[in-house]
Amino acid sequence: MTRTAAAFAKPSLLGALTAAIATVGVHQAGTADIDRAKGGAQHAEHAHASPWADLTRAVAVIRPTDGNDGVSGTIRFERTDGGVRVTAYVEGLEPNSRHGFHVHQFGDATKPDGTSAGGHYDPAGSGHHAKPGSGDAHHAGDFGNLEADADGVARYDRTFDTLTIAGSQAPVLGRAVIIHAEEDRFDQPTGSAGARIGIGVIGVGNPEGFDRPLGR
Ligand SMILES: [Cu+2]
Repeated sequence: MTRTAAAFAKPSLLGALTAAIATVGVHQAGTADIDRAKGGAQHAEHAHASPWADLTRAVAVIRPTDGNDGVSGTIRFERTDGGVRVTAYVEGLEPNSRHGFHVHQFGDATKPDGTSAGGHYDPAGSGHHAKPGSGDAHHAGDFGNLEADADGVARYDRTFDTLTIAGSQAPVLGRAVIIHAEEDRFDQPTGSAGARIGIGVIGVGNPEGFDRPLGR
């Protein structure tokens, strides 16, 4: 069923991305570029020189799924020399609890229970779920657990050399981050982390204010 869904979704995703790339290409071009672009052939060439690969920041704002009011937070993705640094601040969790969180396949928060985000993001097709850093091949979006303190606040800071913002290797842009109700136990196929209590779509980060400390 997952395979069917993926096969079905791929062409439309590609189409949407191509359209988005063309739009951004035009928006980022200077006036001179746009004038030249009116020529047609040059326009096409320009539009296909993807500006996405140059993005260095992405952000997901976590909102609660249905029935989980209070769960909120921010996940930042920043390109560094060592890979993509993922920092998170999530509040409204059970005190002293652990919550599996992962990048999921689709940046689609349509369904109130978060299931429209699909399964774990696994562009390499590893077909295996594991603890990040364990040395085992695993889904690119396996982030491990958020650990909430006595106030129900979790912070996270980890750098992944296996991800990119929008490069050729496991780009996270346009996907979604899911926060689960339970601890990720790293068993197969997805860690038994239970229902989805929070969801955030990963979008292009605004450089302004991106360095502000997360949380309150
Ligand atoms: Cu997940």
